[in-house]
Amino acid sequence: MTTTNFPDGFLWGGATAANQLEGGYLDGGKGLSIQDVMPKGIMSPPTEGPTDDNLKHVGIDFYNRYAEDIALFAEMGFKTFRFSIAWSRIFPKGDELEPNEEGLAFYDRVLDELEKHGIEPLVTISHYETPLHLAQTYDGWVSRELIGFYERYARVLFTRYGSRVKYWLTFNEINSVLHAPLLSGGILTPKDQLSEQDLYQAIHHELVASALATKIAHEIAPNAQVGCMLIAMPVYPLTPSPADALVVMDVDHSNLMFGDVHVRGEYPGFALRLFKEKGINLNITDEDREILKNTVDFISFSYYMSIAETADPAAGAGEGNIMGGVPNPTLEKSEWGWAIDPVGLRIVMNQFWERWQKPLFIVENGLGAKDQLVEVGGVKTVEDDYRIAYLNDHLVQAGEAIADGVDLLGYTTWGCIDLVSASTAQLSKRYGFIYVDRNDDGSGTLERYKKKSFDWYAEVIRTNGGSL
Ligand code: BGP
Repeated sequence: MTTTNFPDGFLWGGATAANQLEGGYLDGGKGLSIQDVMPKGIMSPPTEGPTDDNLKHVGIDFYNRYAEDIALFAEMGFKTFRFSIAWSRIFPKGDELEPNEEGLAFYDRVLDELEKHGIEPLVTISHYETPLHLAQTYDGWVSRELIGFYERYARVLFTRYGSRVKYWLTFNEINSVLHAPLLSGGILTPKDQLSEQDLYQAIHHELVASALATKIAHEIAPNAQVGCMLIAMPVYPLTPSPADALVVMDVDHSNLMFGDVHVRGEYPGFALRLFKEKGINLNITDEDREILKNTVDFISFSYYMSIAETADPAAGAGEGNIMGGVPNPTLEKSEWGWAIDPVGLRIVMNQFWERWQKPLFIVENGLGAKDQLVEVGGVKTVEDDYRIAYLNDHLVQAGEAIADGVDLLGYTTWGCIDLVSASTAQLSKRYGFIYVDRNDDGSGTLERYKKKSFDWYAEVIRTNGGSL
């Protein structure tokens, strides 16, 4: 008899994003998205147009292999599967009046497969995949017009899939826009040329669009549960000095603002102070204020690492992630410099729960690693004990947070099947329980192989966390 902190009906599963696994980047009438001009990942400037070296153009060919992949997820016992709908499959340019039926039909087929296996869909409406035309013509969310285009897109999704999809996320990692404006903001103006006025106006437009989508979802599909999606990253002071603690408070505020608006329906005082001090004059209409009152049903977030911060300018460089921070000498790091901190997950879950009192959903967590395909007893596999250890330690801490009283709806590991990395745009940074034979140079058979973690996760799900 095993004990478990995880409640009955807990939604175990995995998470993906269209641009990182589908491929078929021009199939079925799809238009280009910003990812189609980001062959080198999120740290490099976009190219003029699509280039041959963009691994996302084929991805892992989920566009053609979704049935086989979903069957593998079902074999692990997934209760839920998070995927994004590629905006440019539905509205190839983003500002058309009518949706592309072929794109809609593709997601019907994906939903058919999930239904067949009793897997609950968890859909991200916009996951770093703004149609390129909207980025080029409007500079993305800097333009208020994006609210209307997103509204039209979201309305089409709720109308078409509302009876089949209960859980929706409006924008992937919406607070990432602060650090990488192109990602969730679809803003092509380089960060160092983007004024804070334009950046915060774009953020405001996204927040209004998110609230508007929440409103429309509830009208069209009364059972819909809509969540925002944040990068969760506990921030520790490098030293016990008040000066460091104050920097931590400011960094925390800059991220928590996104959750505050989504939960409370208005900007918190510290944000208003920030705007004033920076001379930012946001155009917020009365209608915007009304719309923002449509608050979310739950808070979802990604969790990979914590960061440390200090007021000391001599403290050294960040840790290889878009959120910055300084190296934390107490923590081990992944091969990509991301600090490994399972306890931080418990801390951030408590922080979010105490602050917002809304159910939480961990929709991304995992370890990116360079896996080796080996043969064991004539079967090809990956002995990924490091991944099992990472996930196990984090899930134990999620269980601790539940014991602390946190309401947690579910947990989806990032990249449950290997896919193209967002930051590096390569395949060698792998997260999956399923190995995909595709390499950074584009070679490979695209065959799927179960890693050791595949059986481990199946057992975690079967025992509802009792085997951890
Ligand atoms: C998050 C994104 C995902 C995903 C993940 C892992 O920020 O929402 O799209 O890629 O990070 O990051 P990476 O692929 O860079 O290792």
